[in-house]
Amino acid sequence: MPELHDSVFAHADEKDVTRALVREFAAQFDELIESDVIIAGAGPSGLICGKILAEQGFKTLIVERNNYLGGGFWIGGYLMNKVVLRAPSDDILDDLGIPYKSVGPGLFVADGPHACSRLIAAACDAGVKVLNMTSVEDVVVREGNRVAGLVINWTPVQALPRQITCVDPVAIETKVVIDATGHDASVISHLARRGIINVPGCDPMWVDRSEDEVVNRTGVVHPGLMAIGMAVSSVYGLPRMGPSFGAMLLSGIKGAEIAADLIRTPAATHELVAK
Ligand code: 48F
Repeated sequence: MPELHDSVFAHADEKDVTRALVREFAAQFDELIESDVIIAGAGPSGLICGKILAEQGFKTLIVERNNYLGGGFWIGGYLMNKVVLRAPSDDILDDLGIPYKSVGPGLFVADGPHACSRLIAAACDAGVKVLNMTSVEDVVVREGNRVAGLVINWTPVQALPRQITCVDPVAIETKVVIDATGHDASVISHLARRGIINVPGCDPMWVDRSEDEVVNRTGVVHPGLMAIGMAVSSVYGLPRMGPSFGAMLLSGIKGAEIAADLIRTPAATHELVAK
């Protein structure tokens, strides 16, 4: 052990620390102004979707309004940090190295913090880039209202009083936008408030039906725009599912497969819009 008066750390001045921060962030942000896919929301569906796309070599950005990633995956429900999943989701837990317990036929429970941190690490390891503390404010469109990017701003800007924040957002462009913002369907709602798409919101709870339907309806909702996770439920008026997470993971995986096809053959986006 070094003596207390010894200098343990490499020497750096304050300016060196600041410069490292600014240069690295600016260089990464510059790279992300144009990407293959932007996923709005870093909940379970967005994280697993991003992981798979990044593993396939697509330039993948997740925009998350909170400082932390994970969305509802930290807490299973009612402030209890156990996550419940139904088969076949145990295969995904195995792939991610998440420990879990079998509590009934086809019913599994994992620790929220362990499951969530493993999923975040898997997404980052795969090469997903993240803009956190960043909120989606609107969408960018091209001909036929095809979604071509997102309008974003620092999350704290929204919390400041109007009279002291005349801070315009910035826009980033991409080949495919995926709404993984959960019940709010925050991205799709920007088209809904203009009457371009209808978002009825979730129906009453029915877990057995909801999980299957969310996965089945996962896909393109509008040219250039997909829905995964609970956003699917809100867009199609599917039943709420409550604290069961298998469909979030399966929807994210299915969403990644569809997005990969769209990035490779962009014209397909018009034909794939779910009816
Ligand atoms: O809600 P969330 O976990 O979405 P999910 O992947 O999973 C839903 C489950 O957690 C649970 C459930 C089913 O078991 O009912 O609710 O569909 O994560 C959504 C993420 O999107 C972020 C939000 O902070 C959260 O981390 N988000 C929401 N609106 C915005 C946003 C926005 N406007 N800009 C950026 N991020």
